[in-house]
Amino acid sequence: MKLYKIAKGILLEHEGAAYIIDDSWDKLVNRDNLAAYLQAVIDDTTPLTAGVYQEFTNGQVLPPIGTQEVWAAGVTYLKSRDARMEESESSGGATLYDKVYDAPRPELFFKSMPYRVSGHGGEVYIRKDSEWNVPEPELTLYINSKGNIQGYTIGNDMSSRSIEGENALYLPQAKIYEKSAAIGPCLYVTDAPLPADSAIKLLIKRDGAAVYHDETTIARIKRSFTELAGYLYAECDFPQGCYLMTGTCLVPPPTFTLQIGDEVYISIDHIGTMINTIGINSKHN
Ligand code: DO4
Ligand code: MG
Repeated sequence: MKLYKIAKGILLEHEGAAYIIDDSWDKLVNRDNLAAYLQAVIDDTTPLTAGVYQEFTNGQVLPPIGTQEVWAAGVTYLKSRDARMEESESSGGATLYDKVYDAPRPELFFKSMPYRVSGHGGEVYIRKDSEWNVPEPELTLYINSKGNIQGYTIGNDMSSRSIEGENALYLPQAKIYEKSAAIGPCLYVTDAPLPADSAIKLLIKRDGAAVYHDETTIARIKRSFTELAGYLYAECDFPQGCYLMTGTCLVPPPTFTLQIGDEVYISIDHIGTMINTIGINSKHN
């Protein structure tokens, strides 16, 4: 089941039919057994006709988020560990990544307030003071206030490799700025864990042509999703639940940096594809 946030409310899509849900995002998603609740809504609701459906969405979706914070896990895949060890070699920080990959405690960091988050079809920004920038395609969990995973979405943890590589203590500046996070296009709700062989793909286009593409599966993650959620909720309360990006599994080669106008396509099996265009904060233009 897929939940879309649209300008006119919330749209639930399941087996080719669509339903409008009259509720607030926070109230709707923050429950145990969300999948069972949505199934009951379907059983009780008349689906939209195709024309009405088109009229409701107008082809546009908002980020599937209410008032939740967005957090992120790091160095959860070997690919991320290795790329970061390389980029931080001259700063002497390489060993930090090695250690955190193997440590019992994961790297978790605050990523975004909801008002800084972009959605499918929107822009994500690169920083003016950063010369080396990449998208980070990440399976993103929606965890309810009790700490239970209720759904999955696609995340982009935009990152400045030059700023993080200069000094690991600059991580918040490398990671947190306007439109440095995107989630979308929907929240995929299921009562079963996402299959481990689910593919995650990254495609970057420049002037319509592919300049990078690669894919892997979420099975390559070092830690379980419940382990990441457990550490995040250990000493923090999230009254409306929380989104947790689970770390990047794909890193473009060191010669690659994003340019304004690039299009970033991130696809995850069962969820869909999120497309974002690279921009820059207009106050710098
Ligand atoms: O250690 C810095 C951030 C790591 C990260 O964002 C990732 O592995 O996805
Ligand atoms: Mg990341």
